[in-house]
Amino acid sequence: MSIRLMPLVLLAVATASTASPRARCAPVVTDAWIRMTPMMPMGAGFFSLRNPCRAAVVLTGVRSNRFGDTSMHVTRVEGGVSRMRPLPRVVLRPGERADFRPGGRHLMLMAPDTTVAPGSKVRIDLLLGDGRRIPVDFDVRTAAP
Ligand SMILES: [Cu+2]
Repeated sequence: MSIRLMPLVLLAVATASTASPRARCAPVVTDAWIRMTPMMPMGAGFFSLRNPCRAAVVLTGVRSNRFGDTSMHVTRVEGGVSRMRPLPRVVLRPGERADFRPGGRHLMLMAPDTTVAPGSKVRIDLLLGDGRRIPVDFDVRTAAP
């Protein structure tokens, strides 16, 4: 092996080690809660997502078997009117954090099943661009903690 090939070999070894599922660095979720308004057939999900990894993390959506339909939204004031827009993805560079909170980014959680009630917990999977799913237990509340 020539000395010029060495960096390529080292790169291949590093790539192989990060490909191991157990060794994969994962984003960290905190303060996960869902606001359910009594008599309304929908909820809004909030949380903070932090990327402590050396590679970017892309959040592409969420899934939960407790809701008929789930999506990501962002609320923006346009022309003095507050509007919700679809949020296709959130990209977090290494060290970055994204907050989903009332008045901004949120999970739109439509058609909850009948057991989604304040005081309970609901599992929602965060879907990442690399195919991973991060399961998160959200506290169900009627108002912000
Ligand atoms: Cu919304």
